[in-house]
Amino acid sequence: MKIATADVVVCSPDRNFVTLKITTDDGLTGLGDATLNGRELAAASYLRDHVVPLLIGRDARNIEDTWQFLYRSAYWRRGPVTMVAIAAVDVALWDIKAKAAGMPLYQLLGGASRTGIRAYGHASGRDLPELFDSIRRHQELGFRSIRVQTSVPGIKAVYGVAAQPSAGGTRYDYEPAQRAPLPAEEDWDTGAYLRHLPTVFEAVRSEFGPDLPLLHDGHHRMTPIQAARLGKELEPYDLFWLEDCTPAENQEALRLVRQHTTTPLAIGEVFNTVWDFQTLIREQLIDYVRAAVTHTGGITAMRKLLDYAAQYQIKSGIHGPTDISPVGMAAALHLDLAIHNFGIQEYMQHGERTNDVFRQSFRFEDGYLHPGDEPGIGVELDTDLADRMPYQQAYLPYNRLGDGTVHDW
Ligand code: GCO
Ligand code: MG
Repeated sequence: MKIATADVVVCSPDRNFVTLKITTDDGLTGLGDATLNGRELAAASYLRDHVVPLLIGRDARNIEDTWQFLYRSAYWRRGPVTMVAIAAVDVALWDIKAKAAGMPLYQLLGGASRTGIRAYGHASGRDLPELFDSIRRHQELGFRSIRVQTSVPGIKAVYGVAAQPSAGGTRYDYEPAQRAPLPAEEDWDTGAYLRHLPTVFEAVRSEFGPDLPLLHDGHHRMTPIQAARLGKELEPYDLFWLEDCTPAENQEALRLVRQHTTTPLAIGEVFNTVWDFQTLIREQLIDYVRAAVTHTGGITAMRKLLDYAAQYQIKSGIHGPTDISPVGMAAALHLDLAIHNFGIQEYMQHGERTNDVFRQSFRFEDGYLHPGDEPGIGVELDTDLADRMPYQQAYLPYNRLGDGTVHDW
């Protein structure tokens, strides 16, 4: 079973996606997601120019060996571009192996450890009535766990808040990253945010009661002492997790946060190897691993990372916004179903055009996702349709403080 061709497909149905399609000499195909939001073409070139020539003629069955070869032979370790490329190859090869075995991938990973995958959706609002509506709409869609993001008085645009909640309320307009020649500038004030957020959670708890699991994403904006204060102030509202409270690259920062609060912490969507999590896991500074299968080297690497986390009772919270393609999402779902230390899965539904390009067997019913039982990962790419939706320049926004200083977005 040798790799005959490997094609990189860049398409933009609702947003840009980079997909690797590997075909073997006996006619099996596998898909992998290499989408790196706002830097898609770097990942496409890394694959096309540097990885694809190395794949042709390799034995498609040797997934671990291919992973180690791509990681170590590059010499330059880690980094998002390298790791999305390795992830795409890895997931495509697992897809092929599972198709060859005639099984859904989760069976090869040890079989199902649960009947469904608990998912959380993204509610948001510019004020409390809008936020409450959004939470109710998500409950109607079936979500039983809800992320809450809110506008802050005095700040014009805040991460995670839909600008047109009336348009369905479940998608926000910078997901996809804005299609524009330059990134949009947003404003930020951590003091105003810290004063406002606990009042919003108090209102949400008194409206929706104590049972609804609530999450929040701080999106890397606080210092350790600010994060410690927020975690402490949110304790009465019993969050499922507080995500990315500090910029993730300073792992030691979490020691300080941890000493001050029992609010559960989730970190890791911008990480790409197990090494980025080493201190966080060994010192038990987090409760949930937020890595993405797409950004963290695929199924092979994520399995090792989550098995390491399991030794410390740390659970999964795999990254699943719309910039993870249906291919990356399906890969995550197979892993979620198989591992023991599953926590929760993020799920932002893709748009219709995306679902036309990527036909999926995974389903969302009554708050639970399931990868489906088709052989492989259960996603097929319509390449003709994809070719009719070419790449469009797009950037994530960035932040400036009131005095013009650039801040984490
Ligand atoms: C999340 C993330 C995303 C990121 C996005 C950037 O928790 O889902 O923070 O919304 O902003 O993945 O590309
Ligand atoms: Mg996040």
